[in-house]
Formats: sequence, structure tokens, C-alpha cells
Amino acid sequence: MADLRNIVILTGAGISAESGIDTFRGGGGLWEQHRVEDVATPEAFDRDPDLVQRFYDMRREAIQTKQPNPAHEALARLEHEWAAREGRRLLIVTQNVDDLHERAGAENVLHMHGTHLNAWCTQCDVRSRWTGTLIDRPECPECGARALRPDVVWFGEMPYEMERIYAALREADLFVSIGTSGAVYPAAGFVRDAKALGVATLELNLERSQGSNWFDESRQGPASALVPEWVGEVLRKS
Ligand code: BV8
Repeated sequence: MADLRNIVILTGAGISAESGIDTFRGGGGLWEQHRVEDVATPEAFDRDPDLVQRFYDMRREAIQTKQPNPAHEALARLEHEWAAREGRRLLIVTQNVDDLHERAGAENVLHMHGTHLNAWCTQCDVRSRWTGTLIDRPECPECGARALRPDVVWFGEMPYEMERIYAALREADLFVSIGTSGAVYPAAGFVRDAKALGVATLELNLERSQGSNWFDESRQGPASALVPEWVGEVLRKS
């Protein structure tokens, strides 16, 4: 691990679970309370915008009451203590729409599925920081149209900054997947892309995921324990 220069980390809902944010597919997960087709597709939004807005309003409000956990804090430490040295790069690609990576101090964070803290105007296309609700169809701060939606990538929509992600994978020495079930593409395919590129792969997850067999190494346990332990290994060997 001493010759590591470039790490790409993918995080999923599992890294935020110990902060009290529901995952999607675990026991009591979000998708057990709502069918994906009813709340996380453009068709659902067209069919029943109030249901979708309420689903995201509830999650946007909940997220703001939560705090980063030791896993988020360890990744921020990795960025500031390891990646800050000459010639090293760390990119955190998160599927999560919460801002716990940033609130833990991480800066180079890419939200491939969007963020709860933006509203996206379907009229003028401008994204505005948004911490309130959208159910009451508030005016877009930019153009005034009552046409705001969550700035979240729904099923069937193209995730953000895919080219930047693949460019980072092409340069990486190590790809680490943390807290994701490996159920949703294209994120679930990154481990295979990494392997095809000769990049070493590590999974840190509470239980085996749909992608575990693709990883060079897969460790099971809570992120709040596994991530600080792994970051400590990297810092000690660097
Ligand atoms: C696209 C919105 C193309 C934001 C989300 C058939 C085959 C392959 C692909 C497809 C297919 N049919 C359709 C597709 C494409 C589809 C897809 O993959 N479907 C799946 C269901 C088969 N993908 C898409 O539609 C994507 N877009 O493909 O576009 C395209 C091409 C051209 C032009 C236009 C478009 C868009 C996908 C994004 C969907 N949006 N969310 C929101 O509401 O928050 S997905 C949602 O699930 C999340 O965003 C997240 O990304 C995703 C996966 O969830 P996880 O983060 O992994 O969470 P999960 O609960 O599943 O797992 C948690 C894990 O943590 C578990 O393993 C658990 O063990 C672990 N854990 C729990 N506690 C802890 C822990 N680990 C550690 N510590 C703990 N304490």
C-alpha cells in the first residue's frame, strides 16, 4: 500500500447508516416503505408530484438533523493527511444525496446521484441550494417559475459527471467501495471497470454485497469501524 498514488472511493447509503440515515434496501429501508417506481423515477414525478416532493422533503429535513460518523471523518482525514502530499489524489464518488462527507471536512466529493440540498428548476435549469420544502411549489430563486424538483438522479436518468468518474478510475491504483449493495448501475459496475483496468479493489461493507465476488478483498463490518481501521493502515504505510 506504500506506493499508492491515486485512490477512488465509492460510497453508498451504508456509510451514513450509523448517522441515522435510512438505507434503501436494508431492514426498514426506504424502499420498503415506498416503491422505487412511485418515488424515484421521472414518471413518478409526472404522475404524482406531491408524493415525490413529500418523500424528498421528508428526507431533506431528516438529513439536516444528522451528523457525520467516524467513517465520514476517517475519509476526510485521508484526504487531508494522505492526499495532501505531493502527487497524490483522492476522489470520493458518493451515491448518497446527503452532505455528511462535506460536513466531516471532505472537499473532493462527487455526488453522482445528486444532492438533497439543491433544488433544480425545470424551467430555467438552474440549481439552487435548498434546505426547505418543495411541496408548496415555491418560486425558483433564479427565474420565479414554480417548477422546482429535487436535484436527485432518478432511475432512468443519467448520473452526474460519469466521464470524470471513468477518467479517475483509469488513473487509480486502488478502488474502494464502502457501504453499498451493488444493486444500482452504473455505480455497481465500477468494480468491474476497475478490475479490467488493472486497478486493485477493496470492499468495506456490513455484509457481502451483490458485487463482493468481484473485489480483490472484501471486509465485512460496520463502516464506523472498518473505515477508520483501513485509513489507519494507509496512513501508517504511506
Ligand atoms: C442510468 C436517487 C442510463 C437518489 C437512486 C438492468 C440492469 C442494469 C441496469 C439497469 C437495469 N434496468 C435499469 C437499469 C438502470 C438502473 C439500475 O441500475 N436499476 C437497478 C435497480 C437494476 N440505473 C439507473 O437508472 C441509473 N441511470 O442507468 O441511466 C442512461 C443512459 C443514457 C441516458 C439516460 C440514462 C440511475 C441510478 C440512480 C437512481 N437513483 N437514488 C435518492 O433517492 O437518494 S438509486 C439509490 O440506490 C441510491 O441513490 C443508491 O445509489 C442506490 C444504491 O443504494 P445503496 O447506496 O447501495 O444503498 P442500499 O440500501 O442498497 O445498500 C446499503 C448497503 O450498505 C448494504 O449493502 C448494507 O449491507 C450496507 N450497510 C448498512 N449499514 C452499514 C452498511 N455498511 C457499512 N456499515 C454500516 N453500518
